[in-house]
Amino acid sequence: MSETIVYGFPRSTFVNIVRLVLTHKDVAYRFEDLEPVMGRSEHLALHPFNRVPIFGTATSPFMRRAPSSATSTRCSRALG
Ligand SMILES: N[C@@H](CCC(=O)N[C@@H](CS)C(=O)NCC(=O)O)C(=O)O
Repeated sequence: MSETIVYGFPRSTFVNIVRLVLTHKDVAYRFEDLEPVMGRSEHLALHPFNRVPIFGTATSPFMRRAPSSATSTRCSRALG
């Protein structure tokens, strides 16, 4: 199974919701701090709408565009 990666910045509540669910589910993940490159090409290549969190694998990142209230539910469902 590919390594799980959460892209974001440490002060983001949305990012920390995803990290909280992963920790609760005992899912190992790597955190990539995008704070220095927010809004730049490196970030926009992962999420063209200039947002975080971005949740995925090294080969297949996918953006989170759900309403904030759905973030933890969808993350939890995706992990089973
Ligand atoms: N609906 C999105 C909202 C994500 C969001 O607004 N993230 C903020 C950080 S907390 C962001 O990316 N802000 C970047 C900006 O406004 O430039 C979700 O639930 O994931």
